[in-house]
Amino acid sequence: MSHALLVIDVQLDFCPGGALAVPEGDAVVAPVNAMMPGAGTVVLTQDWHPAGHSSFASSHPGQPAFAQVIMPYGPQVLWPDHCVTGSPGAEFHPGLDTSRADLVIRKGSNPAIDSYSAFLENDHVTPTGLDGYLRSRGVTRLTMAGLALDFCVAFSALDAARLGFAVTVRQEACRAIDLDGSLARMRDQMRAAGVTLA
Ligand code: VGL
Ligand code: ZN
Repeated sequence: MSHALLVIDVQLDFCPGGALAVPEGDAVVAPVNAMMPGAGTVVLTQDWHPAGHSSFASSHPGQPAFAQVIMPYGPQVLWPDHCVTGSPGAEFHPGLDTSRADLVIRKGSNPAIDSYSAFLENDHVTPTGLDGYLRSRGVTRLTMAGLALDFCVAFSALDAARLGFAVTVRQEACRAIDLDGSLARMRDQMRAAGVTLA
């Protein structure tokens, strides 16, 4: 009956000035830090793409950033180059208290498949291993926060709910991209999946 805090992608490229800046992305740092002492287990995720990743618009000649394409595994939004392995933008926000982390899990490293969710890549079948880590520690309840609410937080919350975890998303500790109504759409999907939006 143990509890874990899952902090999604609080990285410089998702903060103001970054390559894929989420409006007010840096505003999540203080509330996320404040949640850490109360959590039994703290897991941080890090979006971590090799240069030339297939989710980058720059890898699709003629396609602009934020266009949607069909990949072998389904629809995929094309993003500006972001969170490239080892680049400054892939680092955590310097204000994030990473010393509290029990586990840091990196995702999106497969050049051919994007991974919004901390649990499964965007093909919805390839696991990251996080499910096994949490289960082996007896975790049944998850609180989530971070960036972006309507992409990586939402996909992680949906997968976690499907995997049987009791999931609460702390919206005051999240910020959204909101691309073509994605925020309202993902909030509806999370509610329908039984995720608590706090
Ligand atoms: C994210 C788009 C691309 C996120 C990651 O962290 O929400 N969004 N890669
Ligand atoms: Zn990404």
